[in-house]
Amino acid sequence: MNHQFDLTGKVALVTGASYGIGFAIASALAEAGATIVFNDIKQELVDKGVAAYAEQGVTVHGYVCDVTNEDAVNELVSKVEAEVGVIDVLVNNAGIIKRIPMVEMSAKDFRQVIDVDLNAPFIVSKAVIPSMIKKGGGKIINICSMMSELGRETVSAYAAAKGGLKMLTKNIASEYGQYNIQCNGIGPGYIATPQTAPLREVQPDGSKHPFDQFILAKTPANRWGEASDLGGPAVFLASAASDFVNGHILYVDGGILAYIGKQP
Ligand code: NAP
Ligand code: GCO
Repeated sequence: MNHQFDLTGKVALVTGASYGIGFAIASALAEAGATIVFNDIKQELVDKGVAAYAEQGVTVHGYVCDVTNEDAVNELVSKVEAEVGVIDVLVNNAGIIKRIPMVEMSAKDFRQVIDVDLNAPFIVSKAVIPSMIKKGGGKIINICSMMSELGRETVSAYAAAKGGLKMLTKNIASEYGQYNIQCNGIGPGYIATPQTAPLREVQPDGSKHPFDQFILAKTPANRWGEASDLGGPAVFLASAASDFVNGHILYVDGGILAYIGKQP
């Protein structure tokens, strides 16, 4: 059974993986045998990421690339194919959030979130699929969200993007499944990373942030997720173990979507 989860000989590109969820997923894919390629917007962050992976004994290939820039993405994919190999596994992880009440949000801010969280997964997937087809197949994993299913105040752009990413996942699965490409999503719950740090800030009186308390009451596991909780699900969706799983969003949320919430 273990061989089904073996990624030896596979090249995996994880976008935005200098730290956070992308770093954890890339580390898990490396542990399963994959050769890791990652990008970030700034060389400084790429260098920090390479050092962080090395501290874990993982040698990676780091590149500077803004995933919203189609020319830069196409150049990245060509470079990776020449220097490392054809990309077998793509994890569209890079993402941003802007927490602003919708009527106060500028169209520019809304567009920027859509650009990174939805347009970029389209751009990067479009860039890697032709070589996957030539190679006989591949895996695409889109990092979705609770907001692929639920809304909440101040995250209209993010929810619209992540809802769209769920449907882009299903459409790539529908269009390219015939070429042995499986496209699935991972929907993390609330994970302790820099992106959610503002929601977990300890209050001046030393108490937990109200949102922190809210999420604990909404999560049967009664804890925030750790980025490492996503590693196993990512290895599953990147490996032969999921060759007949396509168009599925795997929610790794401690049970949030199944639960009405603890009575106050
Ligand atoms: P994070 O800590 O903010 O990390 C996001 C990463 O994406 C950073 O490395 C960032 O690089 C990179 N990035 C942003 N814009 C980019 C661009 N245009 N081109 C290339 N890289 C870019 O976020 P996270 O919590 O690890 O989240 C990672 C993914 O999981 C995101 O898609 C997020 O929406 C999703 N997610 C997070 C949670 C959660 O609770 N944390 C839950 C569900 C889903 P820079 O530092 O250079 O900006
Ligand atoms: C927020 C959080 C969430 C998480 C994640 C939940 O402000 O509600 O940032 O959006 O990032 O997407 O799955």
